[in-house]
Amino acid sequence: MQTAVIVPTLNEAENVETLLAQIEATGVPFSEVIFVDDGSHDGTREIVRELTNAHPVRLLAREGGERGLAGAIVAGANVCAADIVVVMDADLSHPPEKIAALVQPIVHNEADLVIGSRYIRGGDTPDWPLWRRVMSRAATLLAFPLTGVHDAMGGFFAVRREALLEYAGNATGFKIAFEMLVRSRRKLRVLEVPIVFRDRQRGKSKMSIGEATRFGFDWSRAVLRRMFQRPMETASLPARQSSPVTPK
Ligand SMILES: Nc1nc2c(ncn2[C@@H]2O[C@H](COP(=O)(O)OP(=O)(O)OP(=O)(O)O)[C@@H](O)[C@H]2O)c(=O)[nH]1
Ligand SMILES: [Mg+2]
Repeated sequence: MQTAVIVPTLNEAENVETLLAQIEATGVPFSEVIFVDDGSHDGTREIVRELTNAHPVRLLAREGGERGLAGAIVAGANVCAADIVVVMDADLSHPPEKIAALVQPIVHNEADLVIGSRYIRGGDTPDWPLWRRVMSRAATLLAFPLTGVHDAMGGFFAVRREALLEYAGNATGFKIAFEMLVRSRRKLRVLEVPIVFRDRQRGKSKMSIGEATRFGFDWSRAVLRRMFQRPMETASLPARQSSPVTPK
């Protein structure tokens, strides 16, 4: 089974080279690392283009109206041929040494989606001030009844490419794992693996009040849809596995 890594970028010039070195240092065999860039103007594209000369790297440069994190990830999944995709941020927040742990359960056909989780035992967000921990915790708690996972808000996960395209092919928001979990209505076998999430050291955050509000809107819509929809269809895949570690 082939694995590709998809990294969405928006002005991450200071981070892309280090990230690639860290991914390569894991020794995990991957077919390519696809950087999906949405109009960066800080030289990100030029650096990635340079990297393509000596590394299995591809630049997918989206133009004009094509914007948004979820759309960028889907675009990356659409251009690659790998069976498994690993999605991770460019800002060095996600620990590449956990890539193997995310991919292995899918290779062994034990899961369809493996999420890097900050909110199970062993996971943490040590750099965050209290207010940010509270906000993030609140969002994940709101998501729990809809998704059944402890960290549906994270952006570091491995997934069967087909499943990503089936359940998140039209996703538009910032939280693609959340959208995939809600839309799949628990048909996916999901595992969570603990990760320690580091705050970005370089470059600017793109998470905004607007995106947070948008999550509130997506959440409300998902709840309403769930309330008025038929009872859950019989799952076509084996029942979801419980998390490999006990939640905090
Ligand atoms: N292609 C693309 N990438 C994006 C877009 N918005 C954000 N990104 C990238 O998505 C990843 C996550 O964005 P961040 O700004 O780190 O968001 P965050 O992790 O919620 O916020 P911080 O914790 O403050 O870093 C980074 O690699 C960004 O460069 C977008 O519209 N298009
Ligand atoms: Mg970040």
